[in-house]
Parts: sequence; structure tokens; C-alpha cells
Amino acid sequence: TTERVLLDEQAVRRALTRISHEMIEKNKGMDECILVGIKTRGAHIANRIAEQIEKIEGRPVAVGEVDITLYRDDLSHRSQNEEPELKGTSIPHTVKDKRVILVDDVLYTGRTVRAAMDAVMDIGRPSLIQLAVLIDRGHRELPLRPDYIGKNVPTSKDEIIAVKLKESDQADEVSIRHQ
Ligand code: 3GP
Ligand code: 5GP
Ligand code: MG
Repeated sequence: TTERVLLDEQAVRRALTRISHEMIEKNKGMDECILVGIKTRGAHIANRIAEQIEKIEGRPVAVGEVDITLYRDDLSHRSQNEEPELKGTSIPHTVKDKRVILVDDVLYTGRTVRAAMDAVMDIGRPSLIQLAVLIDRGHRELPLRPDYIGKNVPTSKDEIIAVKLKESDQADEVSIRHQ
């Protein structure tokens, strides 16, 4: 097994700061926006971005989360006929006519994001949905593209991106692992 660090604590912070500014610019302020993090680490990232934006804009940003279950015991090998499913939703605001920004740590096939979009659309009709990810590792299986990207990391399918965040791990660090 080899492991290589892609982003250290500073690099994670800078990427999220840049994304925060990009969101504010693209949406001409965040008043119409709700950040929706995909549990677990996507939700941590959404909270951090919301904190940054509040500092920059001087007003709070709405945040919610969705819990998408992955019926997989081996993270690097996906069985063909299993789709990620919604386990729970906590979005304490109406999404009707709002700009919903989904946030996840790693984007891979896109199936988790698709399930998250379904969950949001079940609640109400947003004016639009955008997508922010810390890492885009490629291998998309759906026609879906992130609006905000921390870092593009070309991977092979047997590589794994390890995302550590202080909220759930010891430190902030993103690395790539090959077995
Ligand atoms: P998260 O808490 O960072 O979101 O399911 C438990 C964790 O494993 C979740 O992390 C989820 O995103 C992550 N995970 C799900 N599928 C994969 C995968 O294909 N590869 C890797 N490395 N992690 C995955
Ligand atoms: P999907 O394949 O549906 O795009 O990704 C499924 C879920 O697994 C998403 O929550 C995504 O963040 C996570 N994921 C996919 N590949 C990796 C990876 O290499 N590392 C980590 N940490 N998460 C991953
Ligand atoms: Mg994730």
C-alpha cells in the first residue's frame, strides 16, 4: 500500500475559501441559497463553507444535510446493481424557489449526488441545483458536472481518496491510497 498526501490542512482551508468566494460571486450573494451537505464529510464541508461565507458576507447561510446510504462493504469495489439510497433528510428550510447547493467530499460515479437530488426534489421545487465537491476523482457514470471543485484528481478505480476532517478524524488531510 502506498499513500500520498494531496491536500494538507492549509490546502484544504484555501480550497474551501476559494469555493466560498466562487459561490458568492456565481449566485450574486447567498440570500437565495441553501447549502445541503451529503453526510458525513460532505456535511462537515458544507458547514465550513457556510461559516466562511458568513464571515465574508456578514449574514448567515442556510445549511441542511442529506444522509445517503451506500449498500457496500468494500468501498473500492461497487457491485453492479446497487444504487445509493436516501436514509434521511434534515433540511430546516423550504427549498421551493431556492438555489440548492449540494456539497460532498468526493465525487466519483455521481450516483450518490443523483440520489441527493431526488431527495431535494421530493421536498419541493428548487429554482436550481448546483454541486460543490472537495475532490473530483473522475469515473462518472451519469451526465453530471460539479460547479465548484477543490481539486481534480485523476484516479484509477482501485485507488481510494482518503478524506480526513477534524470534525470526524484527527486532522484535515486528503490523500490518495493505492493497494
Ligand atoms: P464520508 O463520511 O466521507 O462521506 O460510507 C462511509 C464513508 O465511505 C463515507 O465517507 C462515504 O462517502 C465513503 N465512501 C463511499 N463510497 C466510497 C468509495 O467508493 N470509495 C471510498 N474511498 N470511500 C467511499
Ligand atoms: P459516487 O460514486 O456515488 O459518486 O460516490 C459515492 C460516495 O462515496 C460519495 O459520498 C463520495 O463522496 C464517496 N466516495 C467515492 N469515492 C470516494 C473515495 O475515493 N474516497 C472517499 N473518501 N469517498 C469517496
Ligand atoms: Mg462522501
